[in-house]
Amino acid sequence: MTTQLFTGAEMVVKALSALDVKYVFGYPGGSVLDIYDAIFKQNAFEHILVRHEQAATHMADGYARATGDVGVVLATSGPGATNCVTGIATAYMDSIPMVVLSGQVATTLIGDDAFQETDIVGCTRPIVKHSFNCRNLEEIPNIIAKAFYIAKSGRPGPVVVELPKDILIPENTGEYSIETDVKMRSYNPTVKGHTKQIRKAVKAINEAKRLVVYSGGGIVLSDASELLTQLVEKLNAPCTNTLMGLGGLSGIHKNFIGMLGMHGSLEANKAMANADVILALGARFDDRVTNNVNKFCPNATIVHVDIDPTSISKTINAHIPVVGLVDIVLQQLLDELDQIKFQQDTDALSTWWQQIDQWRAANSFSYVQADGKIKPQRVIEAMYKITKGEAYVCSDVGQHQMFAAQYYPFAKPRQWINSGGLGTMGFGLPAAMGVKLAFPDSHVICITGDGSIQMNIQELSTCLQYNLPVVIVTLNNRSLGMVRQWQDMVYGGRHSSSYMESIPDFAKLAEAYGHVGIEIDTLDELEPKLEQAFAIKDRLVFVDVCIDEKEHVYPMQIKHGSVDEMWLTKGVKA
Ligand SMILES: Cc1ncc(C[n+]2csc(CCOP(=O)(O)OP(=O)(O)O)c2C)c(N)n1
Repeated sequence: MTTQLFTGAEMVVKALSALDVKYVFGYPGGSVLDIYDAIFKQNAFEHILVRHEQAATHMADGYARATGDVGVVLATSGPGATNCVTGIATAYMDSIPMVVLSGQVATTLIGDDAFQETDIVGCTRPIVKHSFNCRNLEEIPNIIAKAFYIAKSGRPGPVVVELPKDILIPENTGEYSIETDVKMRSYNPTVKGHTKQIRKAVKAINEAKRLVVYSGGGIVLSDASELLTQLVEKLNAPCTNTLMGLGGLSGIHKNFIGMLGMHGSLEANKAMANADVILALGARFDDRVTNNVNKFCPNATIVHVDIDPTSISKTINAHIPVVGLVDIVLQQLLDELDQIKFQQDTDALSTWWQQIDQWRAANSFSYVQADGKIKPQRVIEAMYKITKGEAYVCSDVGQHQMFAAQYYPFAKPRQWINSGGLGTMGFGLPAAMGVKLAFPDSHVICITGDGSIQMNIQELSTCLQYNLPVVIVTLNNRSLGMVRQWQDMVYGGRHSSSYMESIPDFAKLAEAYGHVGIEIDTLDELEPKLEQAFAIKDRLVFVDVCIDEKEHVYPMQIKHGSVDEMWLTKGVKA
């Protein structure tokens, strides 16, 4: 019997199908043409041809965030690969599982400044979880399997695999074998919390008089939402979610006290500042949460649960560190609470809730819809109503992102998709496309700004090719609103390069791309026209809403202050 031989390109395709990949987001070029030829001959997965490689990375990222599966990108060497850098960094900062397959010049040319040669592994070294230089075609399948395993396990993240041209070409063949059940001696993340630490954590929780659960993106990524809800209900504790953790505990749960941090609710930030025990779950004490680290929650005992030991005590010292997967640790905490027959200190708890309700009564998200101009907050509220809170909401970066986070309560994890860590403008539309591919029957919204949308607007063409009827809503303030807000607040109102002139007519532009364009200029047409937009199920609708350009996002932490020092509105401190 003769052994069947395959080219490296065929091995790439076979490995991806063995790993159950459904979509590959990419763009062809010289070094990967053999892979594209192999893709042409298969039907296990679909290749989505983007218009810019950055968008491919965000699409793969959006797909990964919504499904929990690894997002896959394919790019050619040189400019194709470097165009992926922003998307790789975006995924890295938010711990998103992604595998980027990058072409490379032939091994014989590496180092010669060959045509379209870039050391992509070197370029991306600080922004990947891991990377592989493939040099031998027979190692391709297992390297790809390892890349998937590393991307998804432990603290997830992007992995780059570099594939030189000469190991892909038809002239070179070899035997294919793949081990999809990957085990690596050198990489074994600790998944279970240390029993002693679990006991210490439960003791602190048990003795707490003013406990706050501070839950982050880790809860969403490890599908630990149900266990988090069980714990919060068992303790009847107030729970705040980070920007990345929204939906981890439902935004309409009675124990939810809002998002915390720079544009968080007053009650969330006050509760943190006054807590005696903070239970941080899959959150990383990001500077957009802590404000001045030297003033951060001085009286609290901090229990920090995280899969990544390097995250613990990185910015804020943890008194009780617990390394492990947050879903497993949550189960351990629940079991230990049962074990010690946890009894609520009802007096302390009710005093604590009374205090929180007082902060809540300040209604820090209130806004005034006075004159005829449309307030951005009102647009988000209207969309929440029309979509019954069930849409996937993807956002770009800026004021619109914060308004979406504040005014669309997310009932479920993975419903809110945004670039939190890197804050990448241009993320929203391609991410929404990745989500729509995964969930074609759901409403998928891209909430964006007139600045952000122009960073990847070319993908409107991809949307038409693959029939991706997302609803794009631009909170159009004719400016880089978040920049303008900082210039108003910190730079004496000097609007240096934050107003954009010659913004295109987005509705007409969308029509030129073959989609439906709707413009909303007045408050009375807001709801009817949004309803009309969401009623169109089979075509992409671009809704351009002309909003009050002077609006700021509030509340807002005061620079260099403690976590709860906030502006409630212009000139009014909490
Ligand atoms: C790629 C990139 N460049 C620059 C920035 C800095 N930045 C943050 S928000 C913002 C303004 C965003 O404007 P727009 O998309 O119109 O949204 P708005 O704030 O007006 O809602 C800028 C320039 C960024 N986050 N990403």
